[in-house]
Amino acid sequence: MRLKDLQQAYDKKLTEQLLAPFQGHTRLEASIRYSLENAGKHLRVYFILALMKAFGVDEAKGLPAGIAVEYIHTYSLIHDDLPAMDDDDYRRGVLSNHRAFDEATAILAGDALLTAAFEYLSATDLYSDRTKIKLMTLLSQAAGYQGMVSGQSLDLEAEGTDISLEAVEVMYQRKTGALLSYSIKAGALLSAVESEGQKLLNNFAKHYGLAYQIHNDLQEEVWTDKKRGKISHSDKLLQKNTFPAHLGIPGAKSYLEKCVQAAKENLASLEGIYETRNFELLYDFLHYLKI
Ligand code: GRG
Repeated sequence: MRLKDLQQAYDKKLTEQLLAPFQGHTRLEASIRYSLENAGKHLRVYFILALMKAFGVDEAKGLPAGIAVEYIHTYSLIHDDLPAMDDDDYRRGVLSNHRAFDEATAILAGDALLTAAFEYLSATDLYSDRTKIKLMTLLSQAAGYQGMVSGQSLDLEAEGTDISLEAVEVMYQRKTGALLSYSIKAGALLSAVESEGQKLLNNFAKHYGLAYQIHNDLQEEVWTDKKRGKISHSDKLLQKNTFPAHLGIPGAKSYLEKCVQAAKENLASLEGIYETRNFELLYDFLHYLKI
């Protein structure tokens, strides 16, 4: 099975389940639905499902863990677009949440999605209480003051200043990498992968997270607004510390290639341990990183 087949099999069900809790007729729920319906790639969900499938576990059981992280990802994008943060009018080719609604509603939609993630995990009957607690711990660590929120704070602090390449890596590892790492850890937990495999998967996630961010930075530099669904070069306007800003476009491209290569090597080592398993689905995520 390839990634597109997995997406085809789950996209409708996933959207239904993501929207299911928000059926009220309030402005808040309309604003939450707006951001969930104008969906992105659901990458963090499919990482969990793909990993479980590769390990021969029923991937449908990964949905609650995936829905929780998708809620947190959606909240982060709504808040990231706010005037106090990156001040973006468009997201995924449509008006950003605070432009379609208003700033207060967008803040509250983000707050509601952040809490809904944990409510969703706590309510599922697919996991034992022990597994739920482990997933909640992983998710709160990835999303919070040591993870994504910390990365966002470092990013805003660094605007207009010159930080080292190492500091840029730490910032992005938290801002973008942490949630992707949660997905890999959640998938490994739900597939009962043991420690040697977990280590390789965690390294894969680290390299993937970095590669994903560099790819995103490069898109901003070289893709049209239409293709990105945003207004280009806002990173430059905000004097962001991006990889192309530090390394130049050719340097960022070769760094991206290096990270992709390292991620592939982790998968190859995994194949060495689990000889009967097929990790094609995980390789497919790397194909997305073409520029
Ligand atoms: C506001 C606490 C807080 C955090 C915001 C994730 C984030 C932190 C900001 C997004 C900034 C950004 C564009 C980062 C680049 C990588 C990235 C996370 C892109 C968006 O994720 P995708 O590509 O988006 O998975 P879709 O639209 O497919 O869901």
